[in-house]
Amino acid sequence: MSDTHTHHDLIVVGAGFAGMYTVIHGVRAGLDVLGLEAGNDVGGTWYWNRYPGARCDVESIDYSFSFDEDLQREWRWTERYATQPEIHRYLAYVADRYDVRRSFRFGEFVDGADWDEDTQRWTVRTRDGLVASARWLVMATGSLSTPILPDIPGRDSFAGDVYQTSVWPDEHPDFAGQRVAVIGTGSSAVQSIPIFAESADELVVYQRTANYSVPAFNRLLDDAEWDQVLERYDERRELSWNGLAGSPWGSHPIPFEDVPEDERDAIFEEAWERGGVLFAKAFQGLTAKPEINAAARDFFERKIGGIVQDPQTLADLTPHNHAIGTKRICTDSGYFETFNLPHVDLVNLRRDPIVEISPEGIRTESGARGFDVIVYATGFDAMTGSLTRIDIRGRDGALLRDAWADGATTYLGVAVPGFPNLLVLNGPGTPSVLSNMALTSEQQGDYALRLIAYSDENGYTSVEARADSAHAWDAHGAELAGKTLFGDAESWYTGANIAGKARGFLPYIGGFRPYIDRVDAVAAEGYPGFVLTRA
Ligand code: NA7
Repeated sequence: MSDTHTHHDLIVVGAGFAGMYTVIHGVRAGLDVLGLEAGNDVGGTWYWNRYPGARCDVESIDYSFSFDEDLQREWRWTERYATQPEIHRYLAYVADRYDVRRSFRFGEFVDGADWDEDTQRWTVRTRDGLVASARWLVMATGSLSTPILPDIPGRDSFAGDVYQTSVWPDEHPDFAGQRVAVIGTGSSAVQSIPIFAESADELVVYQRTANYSVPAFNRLLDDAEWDQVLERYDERRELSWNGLAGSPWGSHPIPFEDVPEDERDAIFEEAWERGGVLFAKAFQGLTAKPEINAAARDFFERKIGGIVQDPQTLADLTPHNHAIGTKRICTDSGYFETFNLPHVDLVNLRRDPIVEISPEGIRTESGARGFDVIVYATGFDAMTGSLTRIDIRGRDGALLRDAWADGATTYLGVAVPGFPNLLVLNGPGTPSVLSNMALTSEQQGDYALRLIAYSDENGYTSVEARADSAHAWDAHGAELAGKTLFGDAESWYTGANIAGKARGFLPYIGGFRPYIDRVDAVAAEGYPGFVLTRA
């Protein structure tokens, strides 16, 4: 499609959880909605990240829409942690059930959006020439959707096959008989490495930073367990909506200090067996208080000490550069065990940095190794990249990319000064990436639609965050983050994984429910902190 010029009430960019929710409910609210999506189907993150072993680290029964009781009961999850194909099937099912695809244009990568003060409208352009305008623009472009490749000399000279976990091909390549290198040890690598090891002849993992990973303890959900879930779904959802991270799990009720030292391990063990990221909830304050964190690290180190056999490999796999939980704890199935296999090797890049990639393979300071395949699991320009790579021009032609050059600024995480009628979902200043994205997407979509409805009902034509209110929101977020250990980690939460990116703690760390209460209070008071204008 090219040069189409259509006019709408609302344009939603992105067909992941947040975009789909907003389209479904925008249409229900009677708005003329156009959805634009770069992929060829719904799914967002779960459309692109098809690498072997890709799973969500939030339990399937929580990581799903809660807005429709019937939907919740008719979709039967098969595993505790759903795989990418199952989540994608779920979202495709949701798309069919609510006729979502009818509103979307797929295969349309949005590369520009301009605010026109005279018409009080956004004009949105795609790479393939589609042009459309709307009164409102909702960016549901995802938090981890702009993949990055490392800047390694000779990177593009490699003569073998190159893959990137975040843009994996439909047809899974067969690594049988291949010498495979993986660069990166974040969640994507931790999930895929054990699977690559099953078929590859030789697997070498290039690790820059050792990572904390806790077993998923994944299992099939049998009918008896499923019946129990259905019986108590309401209660589970209520806990999730009222919790700090959108899941029903909380921390141990007794503060760490009040638990006798010899009883603490039992509590860590319980949290460990809950699996994955939930380990960070063992005790309240685990990611804020150094003594609790140190105890959790010690427990973790004893655990992996019991798994990894080679002492040097164990030393290299032990995280030294950040407190546990300050980068999202990976959720694995057999990650550390994989390094006991004779054909799997680990290269610690802090001791032995990569010098170059050649047509044959990878050369580090200690020597060269030949490969047939290199897999990059090197992460994303998180939280801001999917917005700053688009030419979004607000009032007076100001670019969002420039406005955020010294750090992302938002009011309540949803609005940006100078960009009227632009609403960002799950962006900087929201708790989304620290929470259950399925529920935060509902909350964010809802918030945007309520603001639109309020504005329309009162005859306003533009709504814009005030600079001072955004400043106060940023400062509030920074103050909360400053009370934790998160700021010390070189993570994508702080922009540290991208050279030259402004540093600052991007998510809102005050918790899901407290965030909802704050932003709902603003709505209830008629949106102080925003400038509402009738043109
Ligand atoms: P992550 O978590 O950002 O992991 C990226 C990994 O790639 C991480 O281990 C990085 O090391 C590594 N990396 C990045 N650049 C390089 C270079 N130049 N050389 C070597 N290694 C490098 O992305 P994922 O896709 O795994 O997971 C993203 C999120 O998805 C995850 O947090 C979950 O929320 C779900 P570093 O640690 O920066 O030293």
